[in-house]
Amino acid sequence: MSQGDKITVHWLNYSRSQRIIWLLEELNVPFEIKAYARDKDFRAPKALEKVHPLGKSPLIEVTKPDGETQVIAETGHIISYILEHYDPNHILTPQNQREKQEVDYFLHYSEGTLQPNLVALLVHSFAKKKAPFGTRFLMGLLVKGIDDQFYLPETIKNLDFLDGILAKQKATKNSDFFVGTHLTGADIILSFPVLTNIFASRASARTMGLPDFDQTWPNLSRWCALIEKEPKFVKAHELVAEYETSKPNI
Ligand SMILES: N[C@@H](CCC(=O)N[C@@H](CS)C(=O)NCC(=O)O)C(=O)O
Repeated sequence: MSQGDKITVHWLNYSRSQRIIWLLEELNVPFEIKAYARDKDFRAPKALEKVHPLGKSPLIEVTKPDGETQVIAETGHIISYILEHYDPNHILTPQNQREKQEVDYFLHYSEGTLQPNLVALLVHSFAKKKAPFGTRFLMGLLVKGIDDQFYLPETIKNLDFLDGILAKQKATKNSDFFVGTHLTGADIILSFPVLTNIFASRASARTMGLPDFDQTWPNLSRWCALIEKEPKFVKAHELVAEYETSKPNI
């Protein structure tokens, strides 16, 4: 355990950084939140570039007792770092090596494979709204063509894949979670693409062309209902409620 470290979470509203707050809450690790607000175009403010050149969130800044400071980026990497340094009692980290590797897989998979499809669908929905006057119809046709050929079927294939894992977990281990029989980093990283982006954003996910969620992915639907009630998930949302004041215009 890295006793005496000071952790600052550079958090952006309506973003994947919420998972880091939830993770630290689960582990009972003290931290400070430095909140940033998206601009009118839904972009991060320039101030984040002072912390890391890419200016994305989440970032964590870890200051050791001797004053040495490290800035860590990339959600999967941040989660690995936090689990390695601040989960000595295996609250979220499986003891079993095979399950630990499965968690690692999801830490890469979530941002590396699943999320890019959702980002493309989101950016294309902006493109339709922001197209210059008179070109909106054409822009709509263009991005629909790309989405229908690539991003939509890929998203559906990934959701089928995840739903199948949960079905197998239930059938073989009576588990409601992605790895083993307890909440792990896998559930935490998947909460943003699956719950926040899709199941909790039904109206916009539907306009992206996704089929009826609960019928098509009943296991993901059950998992989302469970995750939403996790006490530390709820607490993490309460902690940032004062910064999530206005809905994004997306
Ligand atoms: N792969 C990175 C992605 C980070 C990222 O794109 N974060 C978004 C928030 S959801 C962001 O900062 N967007 C603001 C912008 O690009 O202006 C990670 O997993 O941390």
